[in-house]
Amino acid sequence: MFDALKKKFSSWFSDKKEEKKKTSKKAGKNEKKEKKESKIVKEKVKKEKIKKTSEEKIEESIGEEIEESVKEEESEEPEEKKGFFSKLMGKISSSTATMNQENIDGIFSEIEITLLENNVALEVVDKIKENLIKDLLGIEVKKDKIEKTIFDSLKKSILEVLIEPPNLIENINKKIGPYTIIFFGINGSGKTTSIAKLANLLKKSGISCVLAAADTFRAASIEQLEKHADNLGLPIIKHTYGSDPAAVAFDAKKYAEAHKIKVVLIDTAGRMYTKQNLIKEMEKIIRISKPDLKIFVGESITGNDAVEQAKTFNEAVGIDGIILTKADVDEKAGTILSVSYVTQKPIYFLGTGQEYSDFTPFTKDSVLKNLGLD
Ligand SMILES: Nc1nc2c(ncn2[C@@H]2O[C@H](COP(=O)(O)OP(=O)(O)O)[C@@H](O)[C@H]2O)c(=O)[nH]1
Ligand SMILES: [Mg+2]
Repeated sequence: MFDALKKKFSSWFSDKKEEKKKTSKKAGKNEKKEKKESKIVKEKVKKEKIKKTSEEKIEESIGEEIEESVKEEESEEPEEKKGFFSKLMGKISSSTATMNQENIDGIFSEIEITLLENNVALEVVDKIKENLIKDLLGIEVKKDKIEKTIFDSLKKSILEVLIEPPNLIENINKKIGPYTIIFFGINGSGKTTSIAKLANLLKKSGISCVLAAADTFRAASIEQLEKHADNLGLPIIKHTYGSDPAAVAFDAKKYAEAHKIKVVLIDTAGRMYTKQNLIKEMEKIIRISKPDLKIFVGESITGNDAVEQAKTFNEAVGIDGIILTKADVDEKAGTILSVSYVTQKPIYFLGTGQEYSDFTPFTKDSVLKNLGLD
């Protein structure tokens, strides 16, 4: 999911990343390179044969051409790199420059478009710009250090925007009595699947769980959770369709207390955050089940929609954390930055597929790494 942004970043900060790129790209591109080399050799031989008579000269020139072509392969998107920095560099003639608003605006217009194209919310983009201005305005930068200064500023901004989640396992273990987690979000966002994934992860850490089928509204939702409970060998508390979800949550908690089960995972019906009666129902489940953690589940692919949902759910019931699902089919990483920043709540996990194990604990470092900014 980080590919698009990463590609862009690495094309901007080409000098800094050149070493890495050379090694990582070499393996995959060997075949392509060989083909290109042989093509160039053939063409060159043909041309040079007409032009030059000395065989030695031909070889020398072919060698140079191959080297040039290899370099071209290794520096990713050379046109883009030029487009981004040439504007700025062109204006700076001396080796040291004092960064002014015009320079920064020039740099930022490209950054801004890229971030917006990749689902980064406007308020996050503004925050990154504010940081860049703080870091750059009025300072003297050596021409060859401009890239590094921007790189560091961007990295710092991203670290500031993201929130490191607390250690969930530690918090669960610290709690005396059952630790209750409730999941909410709109229909199809991946609540039930994420519950199963988390239950699987907890089970692997030796932590027992009970599932609460408090989605008593959507057809087949109870059976769906039951299937996961079966697969994972976990107890499930269910009532009939149409019954009060708060009662299911309450029973599951009682069951956990009676059977010394450590974690209660409460599934809820998907609800549009705009429907007041459904929000009221959710408030009731929260009041009755007194969760330790209220998790908003959103789809990373929906970008700004997920951000708006997170914001509104947070205002309505106060969320403690986020799970972003379908990161495996999201080509833009911006939702990660946006939901964290607008809610000021940490992302705990990323859903990265349909298997139980496709569930990646979130860390700030891994995001930087995935963006090539580490
Ligand atoms: N590719 C992918 N699909 C997912 C992920 N999480 C959930 N899904 C799929 O999204 C659909 C809806 O998920 P579900 O858990 O039923 O959503 P709910 O309505 O919020 O409970 C199902 O087909 C899931 O298999 C994920 O991380 N990646
Ligand atoms: Mg569901």
